[in-house]
Amino acid sequence: MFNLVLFGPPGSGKGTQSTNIIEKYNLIHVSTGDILRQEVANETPLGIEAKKFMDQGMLVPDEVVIGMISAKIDEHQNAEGFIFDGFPRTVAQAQALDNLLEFKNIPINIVLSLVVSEQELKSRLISRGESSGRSDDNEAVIMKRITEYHAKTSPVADYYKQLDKLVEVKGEGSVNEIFAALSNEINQVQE
Ligand code: B4P
Repeated sequence: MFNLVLFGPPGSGKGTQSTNIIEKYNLIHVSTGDILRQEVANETPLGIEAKKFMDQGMLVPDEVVIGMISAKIDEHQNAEGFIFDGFPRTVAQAQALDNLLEFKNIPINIVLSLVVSEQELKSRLISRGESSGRSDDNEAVIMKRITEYHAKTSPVADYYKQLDKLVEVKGEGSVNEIFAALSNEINQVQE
């Protein structure tokens, strides 16, 4: 089994690159952003609660997100591996994931961290907002998401660095160039 975490700030291309990675490596895609947006679209109790946070550019509470992940892993008992996209986003989520995976006996093999300048992030998200219809892609909310990232999510990189699992990859350039760099790192760990 091969498990990887794709890490990075909002707009760094986690969703974009996950699409390529799941196809090449036959992994199950676990995107907390996608799951939450689906819950919001279906107007479930979880979605109604999550929307309040997402619309303000804030992270959804840890307990909500951790419960979703556990359910998603359980749905795929025979998976060859998972790619966690946008999760964990807090140190508490990272610890919870470790506990969950230890219990299920499936380790994280690598954490790939996409490095993108703040100016590029803002410009990508503003341009995505012009077509996506996402309620969190306007300038004020984007700034709040970046602030949340620095306060709560960037410590997750240090957490994995201490465990010697973090590999930084330049997240600027063409989608194919970045995919090639990510694949190169995955291949080295799989050898
Ligand atoms: P997400 O959905 O996870 O994050 P995202 O901002 O969409 O980032 P991503 O990095 O996937 O960007 P993308 O590939 O689309 O989170 C949304 C919200 O959900 C959070 O703010 C939070 O409220 C909530 N949430 C999610 N997970 C949570 C958790 N674990 N805990 C608590 N709350 C959680 O790329 C962005 C744009 O750039 C796209 O338009 C893309 O086409 C473009 N792009 C990609 N690569 C490019 C490249 N190389 N060059 C130019 N443009 C590029």
